[in-house]
Amino acid sequence: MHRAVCPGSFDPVTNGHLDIIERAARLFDEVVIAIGVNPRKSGLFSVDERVEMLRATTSGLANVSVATFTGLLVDFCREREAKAIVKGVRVVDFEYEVQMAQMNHRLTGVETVLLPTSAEYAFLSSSLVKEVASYGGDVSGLLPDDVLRRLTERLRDAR
Ligand code: COD
Repeated sequence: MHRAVCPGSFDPVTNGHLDIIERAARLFDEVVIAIGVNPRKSGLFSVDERVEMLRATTSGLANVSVATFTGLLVDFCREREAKAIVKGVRVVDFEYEVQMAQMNHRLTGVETVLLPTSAEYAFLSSSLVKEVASYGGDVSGLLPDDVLRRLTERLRDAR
C-alpha cells in the first residue's frame, strides 16, 4: 500500500491545489492532505475552516483524507507511514521546492514527487486570489464555488 502526503497551507484551497490532489490520488493508493499549522502565522481562514473546505471539495475522492500537522512535515509523514510527499510546482516554485525536497530526504529519506502545475493554473496561488478578491476582482473559476462564496463573505466582513 503506497500512501502519499499532499502538504500545504490551503488558505484557501484553489483549483490549482485540487488539480494536484486529484492527480496524486490517481498515482497513490491513499493520499493524506496535510494542512501545516504554524502557531505564529494566522491565516484568513481558521485551520478548522480549511479542513472543512478541503473535506467538502474532495468528498468525491474515496482515497483522500484531510489532516493537520504542526512541526516538521517529515515527522508527520513518518507517523502516517507515508513514503512520499506530493507537491505541485509552478516555474517560480521550482528552486525552493527542490531545496525542501532535498532537506526532507536528508532528514528521513522520504521522497518528494513534484508534479508540474497544469498550464491553466500556472499563475494561481492562494495569496494572489485573496489579493485580487480583496480589491473586488473576479476570481470565479479559480476556486471551488463554495470556497469562493466563503472568501467573498470573509472579505466583506473584514471591511
Ligand atoms: N498549481 C500547482 N501547485 C500549486 C499551485 C498551483 N496553482 N498553487 C500551490 N501549489 C502547490 C504548492 O507548490 C505547494 O506544493 C502546495 O500546492 C501547497 O501550497 P500552499 O501555498 O497552500 O502551501 P505552502 O507552500 O505555504 O505550504 C508549505 C508547507 C506547509 C508544505 C511547508 O511550509 C512545510 O512543509 N512546513 C512544515 C515545516 C517543515 O517541515 N519545514 C521544513 C521544510 S524542508
